[in-house]
Amino acid sequence: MTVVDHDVTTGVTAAVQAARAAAPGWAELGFTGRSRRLRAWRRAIARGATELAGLIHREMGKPLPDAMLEIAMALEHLAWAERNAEAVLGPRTVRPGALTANHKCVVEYRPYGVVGVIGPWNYPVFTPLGSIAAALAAGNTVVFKPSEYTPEVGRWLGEAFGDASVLGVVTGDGRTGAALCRSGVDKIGFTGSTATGRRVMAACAESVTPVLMECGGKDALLVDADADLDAAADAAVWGGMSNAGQTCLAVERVYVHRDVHDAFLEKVVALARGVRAGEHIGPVTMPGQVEVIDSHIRDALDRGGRAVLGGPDAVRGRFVEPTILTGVPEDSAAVTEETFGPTLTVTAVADMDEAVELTNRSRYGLGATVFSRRNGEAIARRIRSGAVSVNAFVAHATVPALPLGGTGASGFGRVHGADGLREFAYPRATTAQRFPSPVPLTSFRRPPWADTLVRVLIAVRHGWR
Ligand code: TXE
Repeated sequence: MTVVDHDVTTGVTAAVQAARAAAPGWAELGFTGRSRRLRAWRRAIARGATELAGLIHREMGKPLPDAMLEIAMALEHLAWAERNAEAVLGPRTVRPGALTANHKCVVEYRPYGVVGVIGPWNYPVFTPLGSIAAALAAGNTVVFKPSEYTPEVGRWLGEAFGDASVLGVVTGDGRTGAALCRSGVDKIGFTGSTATGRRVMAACAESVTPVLMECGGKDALLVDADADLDAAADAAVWGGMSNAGQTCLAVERVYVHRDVHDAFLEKVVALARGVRAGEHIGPVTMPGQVEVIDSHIRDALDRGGRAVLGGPDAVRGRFVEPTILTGVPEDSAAVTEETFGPTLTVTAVADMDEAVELTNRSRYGLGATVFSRRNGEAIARRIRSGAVSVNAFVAHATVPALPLGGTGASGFGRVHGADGLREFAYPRATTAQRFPSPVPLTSFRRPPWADTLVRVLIAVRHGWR
C-alpha cells in the first residue's frame, strides 16, 4: 500500500488535469504551430541564460561557465526537436507489399497525450529538456517534476515557456515523483539513479504506463598504445572531474595500454593537480554522496589500490579534491558502482582486447570514450553501451541528431535525435483500400482456387520447395 502525502497528490492531480484539458489543443496546433511555440521558448531561455546559469550555480553548485555550457547544449537539442519533429513523426507512405497491393499504407507517430517528466539535479536543464522538448514537439502536454535540489531551475523553465497547462511544473521530493507516476499520465520520462528508476518502473507497472529510463553510468575511457596521450589525459581529467564528477556520462574508469600507462598516468596526475575544488569544480551537491565517494576511495585502498593523487584526505566536507586511484581490483566498489564524484581508477591492460572485456563487465552501459589513432572505431564497435565517442570525450551527447541513453543498469529508451522524438509518440499504421482485391483472401467468398494462388505466391516469392 503506497501512502502518498495528500498535499503532494493534490498538486500533481491539478497539474495533470490541466495538462489533460490542454492536450487536444496542443496536439491540434500541429508541427508548425508547436515549432513556433518551442522556438519562442528557446529564445526566452537564450535571453535569460545568464539568470538561469546563476540559478543552476546557486542551487547545485556548478561553476557558472559549466552552467552556461549546459544551457548551450540543451538549446541545441531543443532546436533540433523543434525543426525535425514533422520529418521524423509526420505521416509517410510505405510500400503495401504483395498481399495488400490494393491499399495505400501510412505510418505516423501520434502523441501519447500527457507526459510526466522527472528530472535529476546534476544537469537540471540539459537532461529534463531532452524529454520535455521531444514530448512537446511530438504533441504531448507535459508535467515536469524537477529534482528537489533544483526546484527554482524547474520553475524558471516553466515560466519561460509561459503556459502552465501545456508545460506544468510540480516541485517536491520523491513523493511528488511517485505521485506523478500514479497520476494517470500516459508516459513517464525518468532521469536519475538506477535505484530510483526501479521504484519508478514499479509504480508505473501498476497502470501499465510506459517509461523512459535514463539512469546511472560507470563509463570507461580506453587508451590504446598509439593514442594521443595529451588529448586522452585531458579528456580523462575533464570527463572525471568536471561538475565534481556528478555526471552520468562521467569517466569513472580508465583502461590504458601498459606500454603507455606510466606516461599517461603522469599526464593525468599533472593535469588533475591543477583542478581545485571550490575554484574549478563545485561542491558535491548531495550530502549523502560524499560518504559514497569516501567509502569507494577507502575500499579501493583497503584492497591494495594506491592513491597517486588525493585519497581520503581529499574529502573535505562537501568539497572533494580530485583523486586518482591505481591498482584497484576490478571487484572494488570504485570500479563496479557509480561513485559520482571527482575520482578516477586507472588500470593498465595488456591490450585493447582486455580493455574492452573489462569495460563490458560493468552492469552499466551508458557511454564510453576510446582514444586510439588507428583502431578507435573498431574498438568502439565492441563496447556494449548506448554511445561511444572516439578521440574526444562525450561528443555524442552534444550532437543533436544522436540519441542518448543506455543499456543494462543504465536504463532503456532514448532522448535526443529521431529516437528521442519517437520516445514520446506511439507508431500508428493506417491503410486505405484503393480498389477491391480481385482475389478476396480474407473473406468467406474466397474462391477454392485462391489457395492454389497463395501456394504459388509462397513458392515464387520465398523459394521453391
Ligand atoms: O537521482 P535520483 P539524482 C543519474 C546519475 C545519478 C543520478 C543523479 O547517474 O545516478 O541521476 O541524479 C525523483 N518515484 N543521471 O540524484 O535521486 C527525485 O525527486 C518517482 C542519469 O537526482 O534518482 C528526482 O527528481 N520519482 C542521466 C529524480 O527522481 C522519484 C543523466 C532523480 O532522483 C522517486 C543525469 C520515486 N520513488 C543523471 N524518488 C542519464 N542517464 O542521462 C526520487 N524521485
